[in-house]
Amino acid sequence: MIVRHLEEIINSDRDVRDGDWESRRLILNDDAVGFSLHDTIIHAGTETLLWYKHHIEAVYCIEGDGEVETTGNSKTYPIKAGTVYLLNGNERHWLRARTTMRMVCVFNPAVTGREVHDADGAYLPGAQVEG
Ligand code: 9YT
Repeated sequence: MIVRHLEEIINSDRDVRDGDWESRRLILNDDAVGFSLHDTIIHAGTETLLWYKHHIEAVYCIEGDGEVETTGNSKTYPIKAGTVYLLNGNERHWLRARTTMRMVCVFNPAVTGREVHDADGAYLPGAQVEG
């Protein structure tokens, strides 16, 4: 069994900041369980284009509010504490935080921690084995 606390993650190499968000990676690919688990802060007033071409992501909002909009068909869904959205079709999307949002995110396959977002918002797999 693995037991960790958010306090150990903050300011470690599992605490990744990217301007609009800060992702505290509680479980990663190197834990070898097939998914990763992130406690993510999305800063108030930000609008971020995201595209997980190689991952399914579930996002559960536990604090704050905002909206998510899929590109292409342009559907917008409000988000508040208690809302979950599941990107089960690798949808490219805008994530907008009206207030600071805290999101619990699960990725399948697991994020390695070495992925990067490129200019069109895509999450490139980096050194990830599963692709
Ligand atoms: C909700 C969301 O996807 N935010 C970006 C976080 C980031 N991709 C991460 O690694 O948790």
